[in-house]
Amino acid sequence: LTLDSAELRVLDMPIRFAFETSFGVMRRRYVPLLTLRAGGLEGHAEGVMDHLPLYREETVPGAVAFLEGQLLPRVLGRSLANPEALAQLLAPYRGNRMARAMVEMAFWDLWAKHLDLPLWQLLGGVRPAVPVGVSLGIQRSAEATAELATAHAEQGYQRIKLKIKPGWDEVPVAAVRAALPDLQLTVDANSAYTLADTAALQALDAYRLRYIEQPLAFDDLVDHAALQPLLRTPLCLDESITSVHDARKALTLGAARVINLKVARVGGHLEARHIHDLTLAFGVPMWCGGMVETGVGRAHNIHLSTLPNFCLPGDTSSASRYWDHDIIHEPLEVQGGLMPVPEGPGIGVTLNPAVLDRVTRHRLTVQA
Ligand code: OSB
Ligand code: MG
Repeated sequence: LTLDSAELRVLDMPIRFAFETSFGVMRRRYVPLLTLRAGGLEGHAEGVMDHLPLYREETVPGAVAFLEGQLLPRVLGRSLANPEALAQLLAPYRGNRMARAMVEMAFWDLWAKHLDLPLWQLLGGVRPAVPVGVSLGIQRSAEATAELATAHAEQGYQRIKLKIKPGWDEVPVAAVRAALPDLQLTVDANSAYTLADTAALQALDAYRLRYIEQPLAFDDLVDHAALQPLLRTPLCLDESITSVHDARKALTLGAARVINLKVARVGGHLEARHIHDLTLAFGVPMWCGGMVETGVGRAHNIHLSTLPNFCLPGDTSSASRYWDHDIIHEPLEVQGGLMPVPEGPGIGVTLNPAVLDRVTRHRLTVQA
């Protein structure tokens, strides 16, 4: 497979509601979308970095410059037998895993199409549909939170995750738990707490949460390991895990008992699979996180979620929650708490050019 050209777009995608987390309010996403071309086939992937470095360090402008100036010229014109060969070309670079993941994931889509196989089959997936939960932003009141959670439970979501921050944690959790006693419930702090807030986190132990996601710093494993023995509720790491090395250290230290895996955060499907195999060896359950992706990123996430150890419901909720008009033709909608895996070769979804052109703000082509 010889890569002939690449097209990189930056899309401006308005979200249907304001999604509030401890680090800010998201109203739109600037989505870098990469297409790799080889021999008449195309592979697609999107970047999940924000415009500003609020979740991790990477940014959209930084990724675009790195892709245009380094990553794409390095891979174009090369004959690449498989994703491992591509990974070798990207391996010398440190960090920048979301940018590297765009190239890696687009190549997987292209390679799977070249082999005429669905991506899940190449990755080693074992299920035709994946269990799905939903991530709910910070609401105006506890009542509004309970109402929203109830509506989503009625839509079949198998787990509800509430965004929390210091001063807005036990109140919404208590309200949702009272309304939905049997719900699989979790919280996500996006690094808003420190060890000084241990008492506030211990107060959450009363509500049978499946896990508390990323309470402490985005780059910290040691404090999470110190916190875990002080809680009954398992800790789940998101931001802190960027590689299989991070995951090994986290599990060895006891910093997490659950892992949220975002393929685009860890550099792509190969690294995701290494982390998957590691968690399986440790007997630690994992699930597939989301970054408010368009259908392209969601399709990658769904294919990856078919691997055996994705045994907890993931954040691959329905596309129609976020988008009036997704950039793909196929509807990615939850049915009875399950997301069907898109069928066909590669990621199994196709771009809708009319929508795509309408939301494209920048577009550049790089030739081999
Ligand atoms: O921490 O899981 C997170 C969205 C943007 C940035 C960080 C996170 C999230 C989510 C996932 O909670 C929401 C989704 O993709 O549906
Ligand atoms: Mg998270």
